[in-house]
Amino acid sequence: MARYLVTGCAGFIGSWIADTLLRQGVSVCGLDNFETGRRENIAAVEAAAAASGAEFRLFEADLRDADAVARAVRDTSRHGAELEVIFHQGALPSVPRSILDPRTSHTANIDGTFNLLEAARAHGVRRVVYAASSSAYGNQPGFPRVETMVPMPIAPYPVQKLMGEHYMRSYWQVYGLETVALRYFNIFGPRQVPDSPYSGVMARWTLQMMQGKQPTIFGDGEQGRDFTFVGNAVSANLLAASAPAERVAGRVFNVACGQRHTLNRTFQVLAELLAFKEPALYTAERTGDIQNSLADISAARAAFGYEPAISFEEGLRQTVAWYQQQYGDVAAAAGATRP
Ligand code: UD2
Repeated sequence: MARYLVTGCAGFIGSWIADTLLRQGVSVCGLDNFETGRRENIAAVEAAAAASGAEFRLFEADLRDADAVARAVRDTSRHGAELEVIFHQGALPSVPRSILDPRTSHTANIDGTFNLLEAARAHGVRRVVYAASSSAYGNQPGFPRVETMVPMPIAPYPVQKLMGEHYMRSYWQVYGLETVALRYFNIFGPRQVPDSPYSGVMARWTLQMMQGKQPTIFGDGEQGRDFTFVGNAVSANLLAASAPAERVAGRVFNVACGQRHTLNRTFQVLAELLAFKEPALYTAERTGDIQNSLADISAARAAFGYEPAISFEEGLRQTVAWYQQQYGDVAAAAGATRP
């Protein structure tokens, strides 16, 4: 049986990758330090393991701790069959967080990725699939974004994520470790943290609307994003993990839907789904923000058959349904205390 390790396994995307593999009956190990990951996501992953009978093991470790990362990779390899693929989702995300505290995200994202690659190299791991960021493109002209464009990151976070891509390519070219970088375009869906100051916009607005709070739009709201449902990102990861090396190793791929939605429009769609009647509050543009984002996804299609099977609208419906189920009590309490 193939063996997999998911870093950031208690996080939003990592937990869905682990969940999906386990439901397919594949054993998985996970690594997380719970800095932003959540115990309830691990409970969901464990439930997926119990449902299929596949094995799940968690290493509680920080990616910044090289020895702990090496131990996790070594123990995953010894734990039954050889460790084949690492899905490296663990990171300290958020553009604004990296602007406020660049050192902390630098160590998690750059040192952490380096530690992971070193451990993978030392233990003969076949492939690493890396969570890269569309923010690497920056504000340069030219849409849709194509992987051949020269990256122009603005904030520390995209710089760090781009450094990880370079390291990925280097470890393929120098050491023959098969690495694939997936540039995520604004992934949203169930399990995205909605109540942190660094939450992605979709999760944040959903919870705010459920609580009857007016969401804020930074800028005029005409900035656009290629919002992508998490199920599409999971399928891109699994396809990239099993594609022939000659098609994917050492390469970078956009993972998106290939459609741009403005924040104003996104607000309207969410407000309709949640029967939220009030307007958004507008405030100043956010420092370090990019204006627009739209991907060309033909490279991922051609290399490993990626298709964004779940549309923006369907993804939003599933997301809203999940938040209503998980956060219904919080929303009801907020309603009860409002005058
Ligand atoms: C970037 C990356 C994304 C991922 C993410 C990690 C791009 C295109 N994408 O997402 O791939 O790496 O960082 O965090 O750069 N906004 C509001 N009101 C709010 C919250 C956000 O108007 O309450 C705006 C925000 O100013 C931005 C948009 O919504 O224009 C999306 O913000 P976000 O933080 O969800 O994600 P973004 O685009 O920084």
